[in-house]
Amino acid sequence: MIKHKLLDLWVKECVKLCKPDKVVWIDGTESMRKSLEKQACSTGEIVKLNQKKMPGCVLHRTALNDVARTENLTFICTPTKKDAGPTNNWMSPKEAYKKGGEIFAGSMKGRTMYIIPFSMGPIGSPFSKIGVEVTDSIYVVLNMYIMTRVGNKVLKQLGEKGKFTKCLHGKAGLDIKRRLILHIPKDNTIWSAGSGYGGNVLLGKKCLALRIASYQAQKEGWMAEHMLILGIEEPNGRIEYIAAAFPSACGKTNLAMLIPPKGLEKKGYKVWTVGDDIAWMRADSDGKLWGINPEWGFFGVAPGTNSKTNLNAMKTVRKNTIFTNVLLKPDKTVWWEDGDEPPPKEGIDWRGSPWRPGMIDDGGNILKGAHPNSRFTAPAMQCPSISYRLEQHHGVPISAIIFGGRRAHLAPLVYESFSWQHGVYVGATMASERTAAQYGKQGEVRRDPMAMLPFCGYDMAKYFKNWIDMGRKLSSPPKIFHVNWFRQDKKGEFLWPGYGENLRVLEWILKRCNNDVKAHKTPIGYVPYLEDIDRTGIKLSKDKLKDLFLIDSKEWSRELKDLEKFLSQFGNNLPKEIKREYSALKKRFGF
Ligand code: GTP
Ligand code: SPV
Ligand code: MN
Repeated sequence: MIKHKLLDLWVKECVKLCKPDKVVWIDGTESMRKSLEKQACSTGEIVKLNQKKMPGCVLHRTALNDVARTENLTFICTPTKKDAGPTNNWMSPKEAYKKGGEIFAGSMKGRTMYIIPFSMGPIGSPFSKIGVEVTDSIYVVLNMYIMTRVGNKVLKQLGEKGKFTKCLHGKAGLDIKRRLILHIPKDNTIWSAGSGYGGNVLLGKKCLALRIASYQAQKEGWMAEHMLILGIEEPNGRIEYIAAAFPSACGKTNLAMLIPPKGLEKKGYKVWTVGDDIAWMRADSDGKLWGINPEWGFFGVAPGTNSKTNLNAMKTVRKNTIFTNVLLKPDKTVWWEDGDEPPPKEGIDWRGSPWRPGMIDDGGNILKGAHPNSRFTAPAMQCPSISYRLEQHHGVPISAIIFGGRRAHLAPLVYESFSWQHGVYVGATMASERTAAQYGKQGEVRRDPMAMLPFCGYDMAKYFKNWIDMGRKLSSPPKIFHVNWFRQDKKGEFLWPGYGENLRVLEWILKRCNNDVKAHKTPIGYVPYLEDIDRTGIKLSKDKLKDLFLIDSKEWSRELKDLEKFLSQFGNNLPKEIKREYSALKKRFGF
């Protein structure tokens, strides 16, 4: 018996619309999880992996046309188009329910409907939000078990009258022409139809924790951000926390799980992972910005993950992990490009076809064994560097905020903004080259303010205002920085070694936060004196280092022209503070 009348009513509506054969409430128990896993194995929806080598691990392959988020099919359904702002796809709520309703109608005939009560954030924390996802996918249920806190304990917390986000997902025909990811913020509702891929269907993640939550955050005066949170502990036991926003597949998981590099070992730092993708942050009574990671697991990019780049992630995925779209080896273990092992002689690729290294497609391109956006879903608690603060109701105080992206040119390795307001401008004008995490032309530079372009649930100009306002609520706001691990030399090679070595930059950032080091003032912000970046143990010539910090005024002049176009789309809604920062930057350059 469901005591929550509105929940009961809503589930009945979903049943009436989708017409499943059976309805199952997810109770959160291990026995229920196991029996669903067994069922999905028997139908081939998932493949059980080698249980000796990879206990508790399974593999899933999505449909071929369903391997990344489909931003063009993702809509913010506010009453008017203006409310959604110029950067979002918009549909009226009426049309959304009509179009979505047509896809959902009868779509679960012959299937089971699973009801998953879940909590984003620790159950019972005043900062947490509850959602209920209705889905016809066992894959989704198994992922939600890892990514969120699920089951009866959440229902209990919800009580008879608690608020929850209504999240309806249906695979329908997995047809890209009948695929829609719809958000109706006013109704606290998400409808996702026709997909089986992570970000489109694990509705607690991008849909609730970013799009719906950002809308609620603006109304309630907090922030929902596409950010990792990590803690850096010094030998004296002091831990300082940093939040960082990079666009999809630009290094959040890697940075969040950073292992101090050899050269810095003697300094005795320890890095703690609080979250790798999403941060909810608010001003606390101490005048500082505090953040929680609302998730409970990691949905990380597999290719490129190996013991050198991210040992903690490799250790995290040894057991109880769901792999999606990686290569299956004959011994029922998995493989991906730029992982730990050389390619196997043969295997089954992410498409489910026999694969050998060096195979080429009709266009003459090398066929990858794992999809570039193949992923692992793993419990956060299995990460060796997981912070005990993940379960703290208050989260952690944030000392620094970092924005960053993939820029082959232009942006130096690191710079510091002059103020909170300038920092908001730096975030708002971020750009990055497109990756495999979303459909679209790879490598193309696109503006991605605060890495939130695909995830802001309302008018982005108002979102900038929410950032400006937050600064006014904080008596000691975090300092705001910009980093670029991806700057290239003339040959197209990365200038900076990246990964664990990024700690060298974080070290400078924290020193700046504590006023321990001076910096060099440039038109774009404060830049380190070269000798202040500790280079013990890495080979990086002075020339390369100079190139990393080069500020080319011709490039910046082009950037500012390009920006003008981008900013002008917001019209009068663009906060005057952003306009002022734009003019001030131009003036500092003398343009
Ligand atoms: P989402 O889960 O899509 O939000 O991605 P993410 O931001 O967590 O990105 P992730 O850490 O998974 O990194 C994506 C890719 O960037 C991987 O292929 C990494 O190998 C690569 N990468 C991460 N950090 C660095 C770095 O410091 N330098 C370089 N060159 N590459 C990096
Ligand atoms: C991203 O694309 O930013 C991800 C993966 O973190 S997804 O959940 O698919 O959005
Ligand atoms: Mn992400």
